Amino acid sequence: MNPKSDDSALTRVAAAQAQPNIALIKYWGKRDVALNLPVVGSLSITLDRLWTRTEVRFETGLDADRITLNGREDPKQLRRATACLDLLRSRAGLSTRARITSTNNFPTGAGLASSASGFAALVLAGDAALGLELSTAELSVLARRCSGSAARSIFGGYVEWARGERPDGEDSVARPILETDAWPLSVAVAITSMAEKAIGSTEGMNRTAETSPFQQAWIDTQEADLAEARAAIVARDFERLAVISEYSCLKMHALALAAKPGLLYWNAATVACMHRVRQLRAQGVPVFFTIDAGPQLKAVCEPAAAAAVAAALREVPGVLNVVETGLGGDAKLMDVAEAVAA
Ligand code: 2P0
Repeated sequence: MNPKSDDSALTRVAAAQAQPNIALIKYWGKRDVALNLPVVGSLSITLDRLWTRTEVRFETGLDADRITLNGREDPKQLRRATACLDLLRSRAGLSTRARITSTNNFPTGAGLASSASGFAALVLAGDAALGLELSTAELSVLARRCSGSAARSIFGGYVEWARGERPDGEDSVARPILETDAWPLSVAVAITSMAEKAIGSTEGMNRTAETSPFQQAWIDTQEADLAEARAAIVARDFERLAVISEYSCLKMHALALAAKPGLLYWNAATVACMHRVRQLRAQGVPVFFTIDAGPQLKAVCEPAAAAAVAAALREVPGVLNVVETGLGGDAKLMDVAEAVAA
């Protein structure tokens, strides 16, 4: 992973692509806010067709980092992006500022895990631009510090992010547990709103930890859920994975709904989609739902059922669009010109 450099020794540039991931066993809550350490482990699948592509260009002479997201300067994202690049700069012993140019081919900040793919791509591109040559585990640790779920988007397929025990968090890292090809499930994402959510995940988790009476029960029951999901994945047992995944999703939302004031991430179409998915499964269609901190519903299904599931969700009143995707691969470096053209 040598830095892709132009002719100037003063400019270091690289680009990377990462895909969002969807947790089947959810992450919600932090045991250390500063280091971004989770109170629970989590388990996810990485998607294929949705992506973030990011170029990072370190340039001497810049007085601050600059970020362009989807073609527009976006100062709102700057604080977190700078904090993330600072972790890489301190590894490299460098203070040079960077221009970040990033594109998502899906709505940003709307419960579609744009922070997961965004920070995974940023860390990978930054690592390459600076020539750090970090291992994937080290990249996952750094991505986690930038946004928890980004730890998982370093890897494709089925991924588990460990809670870790160490106070410094170095063991709170994601690892792949099964390749996509070993069990290539499909996902239909029902988009029910394009609006950015009012309460972001970071704030939502903090409010939940401070006020939800179910926080300790959530922590106490997570290990069993992870074990059940791992066993279902090893056995490629769809029904078993369906039951534990819907359980973890609903439990996370029950926990957040019981915060003060309650966090209600669903709209009417989200709920209608939940009922539709359960109806389909009762009719024998291998499909289950999961929902993150936003109103989009992700229906996970066997590939043979994907077209029927997507068609059924398109019929649900309030569904704006359904994106069909398979499971994807690892975050990867890409050609700089291709990333910026995206
Ligand atoms: C997850 N979510 O496991 C859970 C389920 C949303 C619901 O991880 O504060 O953006 O940056 O660590 O990673 C979203 O939280 O939060 C998330 P931070 P992040 O996918």
